[in-house]
Amino acid sequence: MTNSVPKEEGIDHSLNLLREGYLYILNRRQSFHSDLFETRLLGKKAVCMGGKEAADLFYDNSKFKRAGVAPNRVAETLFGKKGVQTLDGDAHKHRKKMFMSIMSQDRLKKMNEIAAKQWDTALTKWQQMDDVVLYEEALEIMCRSACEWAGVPVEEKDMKKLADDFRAMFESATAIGPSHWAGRHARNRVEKWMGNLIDQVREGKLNPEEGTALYTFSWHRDLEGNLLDPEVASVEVINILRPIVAIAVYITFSALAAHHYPEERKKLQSGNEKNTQMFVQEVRRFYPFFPFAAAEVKADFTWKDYTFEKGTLTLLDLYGTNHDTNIWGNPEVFQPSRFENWDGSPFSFIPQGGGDYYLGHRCAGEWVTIEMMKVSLDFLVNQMTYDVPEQDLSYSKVSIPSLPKSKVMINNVQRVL
Ligand code: HEM
Ligand code: MYR
Repeated sequence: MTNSVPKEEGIDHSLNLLREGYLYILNRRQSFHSDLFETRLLGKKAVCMGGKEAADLFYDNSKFKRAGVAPNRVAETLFGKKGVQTLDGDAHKHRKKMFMSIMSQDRLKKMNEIAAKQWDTALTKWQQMDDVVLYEEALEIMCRSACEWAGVPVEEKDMKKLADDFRAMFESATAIGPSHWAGRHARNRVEKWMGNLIDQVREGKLNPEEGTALYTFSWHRDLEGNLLDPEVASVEVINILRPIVAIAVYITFSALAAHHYPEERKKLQSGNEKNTQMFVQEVRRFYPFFPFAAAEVKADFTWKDYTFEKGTLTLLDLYGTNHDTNIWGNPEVFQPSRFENWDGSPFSFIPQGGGDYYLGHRCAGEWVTIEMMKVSLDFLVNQMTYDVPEQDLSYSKVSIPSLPKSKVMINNVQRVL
């Protein structure tokens, strides 16, 4: 008995996906009572799935591949072309090792120091300001920190524009019309600039410190012993900078959580590191950010009586797995203490993908993300006081990416002495 899984009838459901956003897969898993269903997206057959077992399957490299999967509009904005996200097999493993090589304890510590310094400078500035829009400020703090950490020189006058370009790349992936085009233009501009910097490094005109992304990626050799094309090296350095800037979204949601759940905020003030860790994990589980990951079936295989046919687009529900009632009790309740009992499975808690960092496509920047969220929380709850005036703090579970409407405005900022 094959192909017995629920099928969503109709010619195409891309519009439903856009209309229901983060809830599209979860809604159908619930109504079909199935962790797996077939539908049609982007004009072709697609499979959507979620849950721990589905995540385990999705990260099996013998069953799924990534080459040619990202739609052009996503490649032209969010990911870029020929980067690590598009590679399979040994080429992927080799490129991923390059990414992971800059994530050592030492390098993470360095990033923490850089970000703490940027937060400190920002805090001094905010004391003089009336209203501070936290998301906007966090984008800039993260952009400055990312560039310094990566060894990328940026003139002060260009910093704001650069932060806006990175933001456009991840805000435009699902947008249509002018905002989508803003993302494409941003990517073209930044790729060109970064390509020039890589040329300068190779010509000895620019000497970033060893261990930085700019140094490491400029001198990385592929499996044939060749340096990366400057265009590809450029896409990969941007694959470090852009997502660090995107951590601003999680910083904003962290501030929202600290505001909505004052008793949790109090626990953070005790200085107990475990509480901070659990709070950060719960922010990443609870709030919507990266909706799903996408891959394509490598060759026919059968799972749970369903035949996955070669070439079928397959989406793994990241948001829905983090809100899966089979894994999480009361998933719609914000409760950091749930992480006290979490078994640490690489497939049950997957805000930044699942599986193995080195062998699969799990996010290379998960450790940096967690560190940056901790540094930011320490500033927000221990090193400053502020008011949160009346504003629309609601956020959508439909529009991707999501953010509190007001972007979290604070005022009356004071440094705790
Ligand atoms: C991949 C989420 C931050 C670098 C991914 C994936 C997700 C993700 C869902 C894809 C998993 C898959 O395809 O199976 C996020 C979120 C972030 C974040 C929500 C929060 C801001 C970062 C940071 C960095 C980074 C800070 C770098 C410093 C990467 C890279 C990949 C990736 C290089 C591609 C890995 C591969 O294809 O092997 N991320 N990420 N990300 N992320 Fe992140
Ligand atoms: C990054 O910049 O890589 C980190 C976070 C970006 C989140 C953007 C959310 C939109 C993704 C939708 C496309 C998914 C295609 C597989």
